Amino acid sequence: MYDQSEGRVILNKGGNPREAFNRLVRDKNYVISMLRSGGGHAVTPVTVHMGSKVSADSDSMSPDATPVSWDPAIPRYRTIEIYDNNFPGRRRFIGIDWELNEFCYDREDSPTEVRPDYTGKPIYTLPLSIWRNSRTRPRIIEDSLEILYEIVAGDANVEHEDASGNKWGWDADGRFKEAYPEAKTLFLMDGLEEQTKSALFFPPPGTVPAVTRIRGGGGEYCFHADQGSVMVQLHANSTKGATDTINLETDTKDKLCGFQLTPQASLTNVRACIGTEFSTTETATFDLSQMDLVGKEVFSVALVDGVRAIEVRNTAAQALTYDLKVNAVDYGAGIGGNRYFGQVTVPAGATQTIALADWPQNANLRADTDLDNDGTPDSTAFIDALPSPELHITRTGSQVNVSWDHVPGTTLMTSPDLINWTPVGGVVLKGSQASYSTTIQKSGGEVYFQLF
Ligand SMILES: [Ca+2]
Repeated sequence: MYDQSEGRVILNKGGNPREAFNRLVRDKNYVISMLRSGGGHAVTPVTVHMGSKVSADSDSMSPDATPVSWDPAIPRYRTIEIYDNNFPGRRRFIGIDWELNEFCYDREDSPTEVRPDYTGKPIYTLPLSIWRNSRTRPRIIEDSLEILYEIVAGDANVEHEDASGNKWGWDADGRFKEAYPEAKTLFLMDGLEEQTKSALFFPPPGTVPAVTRIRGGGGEYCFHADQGSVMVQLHANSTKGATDTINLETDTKDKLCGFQLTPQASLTNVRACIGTEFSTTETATFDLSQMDLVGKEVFSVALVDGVRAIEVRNTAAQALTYDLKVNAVDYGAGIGGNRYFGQVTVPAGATQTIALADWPQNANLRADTDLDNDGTPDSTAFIDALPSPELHITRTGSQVNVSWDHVPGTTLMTSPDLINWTPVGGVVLKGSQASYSTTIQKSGGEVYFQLF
């Protein structure tokens, strides 16, 4: 996640126990993160010790042992004394083998355990400030308010290329290359499988990549770009071996305002989101879902400068339809929530502007359609918001039945605790009605539903 050794962000590239130790010698305002295949653990440093208790008959170190004072004759070991909230009231220690530049830590504290749970290179120090300051949006670096970053997650590899042909990412053969001058990257970790799942990519300030290629593995992927108050997102089911091309769009101030997508092969069930703050008290996210995109044709969505509107372009020779949901909040007026507008159609080859026509109520959209792309709209229509659907839930014993008037663009979500929500599969549609049935496995268990 954060610069370990070379002044850049890095997390899955091995780690550097010596660097982590040296950083803690100077400053304890860090959280220590350790990783192993399939998971990680975070602990708080208390102090550092030069040296470690080493058993007499072996040169291995014992991370749980109480360290002795530094013995200059045995300069090989260092120890980080930590607080581990899995072991309240216990002194705990991470051992570092200075020669091998490796660490070890026993998570289980089991006397019978032969090998430590956490060992090798992947130990990191992350500034406490990452946790201490509030977070309201997916933003990683504190001063990144106006810094553009991009990330691709899921079953796809990404490659960014600048106007000079410099590249960062995975090439067509799946080889990782990092030759994009002045770009910064922040790798995210997913186990220790020696393969990067995702990385935040920061192009040089004031620039966007000339092109971003997403090579699909056949499963779902998500592309996300963020700058200041603007966020764009794409969710797609990739075509194995096909390359989807993204070109970010910028406004007159060179700030992110949207993106173009050109899929190599046709894509179904695509979702695009674009969100922004119109002012410090007004935010809106336009959520376009259920789109079928034609291969090699351009779909684009962008914010329109200075007004509460987006522009959608469809270069295909067939109409584009999508289900539109708008999540808008006016904090000053105290009004906010989801509005569903059902299916919207962009004719073949047309550009359409969708404006929030009655802010802050947002019960009404204005759609201006420019059929021939000459910059002058050829038709105007108003789209009313659909009534928000109500859930009807009945429960008999462990059997739960949920039904509602189906509104395009809505997703049934479920939660065991009102905190973690997941989409529900297996919803049955009958005309304008939708229903879902499930059985609660745990006796006395609770389950919650909402439409989103
Ligand atoms: Ca026109």
